[in-house]
Amino acid sequence: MTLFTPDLEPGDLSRPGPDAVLVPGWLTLDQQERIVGQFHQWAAGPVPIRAAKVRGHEMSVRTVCLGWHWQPYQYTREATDVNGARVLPFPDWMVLLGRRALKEAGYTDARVAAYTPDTALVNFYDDTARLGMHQDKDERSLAPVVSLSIGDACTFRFGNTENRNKPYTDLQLRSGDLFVFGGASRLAYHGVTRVHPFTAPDGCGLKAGRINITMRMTGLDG
Ligand code: MD6
Ligand code: FE
Repeated sequence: MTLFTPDLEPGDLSRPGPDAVLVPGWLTLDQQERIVGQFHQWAAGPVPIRAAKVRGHEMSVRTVCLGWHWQPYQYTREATDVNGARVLPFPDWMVLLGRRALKEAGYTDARVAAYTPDTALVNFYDDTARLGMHQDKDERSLAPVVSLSIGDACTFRFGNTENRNKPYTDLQLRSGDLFVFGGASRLAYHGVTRVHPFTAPDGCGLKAGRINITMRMTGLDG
């Protein structure tokens, strides 16, 4: 049976899996709006936002990256699958935001201080976009992934580490929510089964669609 989480108040944590922590309403509307402003700049280039191709098929989600450019199964500094341009640097403010996110999720000070994310995948979903069940395993590091959602809510399917199938839990990720995926959940399968149009709150900076930012440590150097 698919489980649905009850509606949570801002500030209530939920732990859908071991070392997986959902913090509803973590970003203020003001912060969300500022990040959306940044998103429009990132999307313009030097590597424009694009639908990555997975085994020849374009994803319905469009992605722009910071720090390292992700293309299916690898990270590179130049977007060799787009226009060859170098990816934008990873912003310092996002490193600090990532550390604050881990602190909020209950990580120890030592693990917070050791967290230096060096890539962010910034995804844009229109109301028809989906993301199939996958593991995030293109990184060499198993440091946690910090996920931020802005705009329309989505149904996020959080699964198990064995396969794409049940058991899984369907969660709502809403504008401003923080989700931290670490430890025993780091390699859990997960995906976005649908986006819920007209659910973006006034003032978040996005009228329609959903932005998701996932910051990670690649474990790569150079
Ligand atoms: C999304 N997120 O929320 C897609 N991956 O749109 C992911 O694929 C994801 O949210 C790893 C950890 C957290 C995530
Ligand atoms: Fe993922």
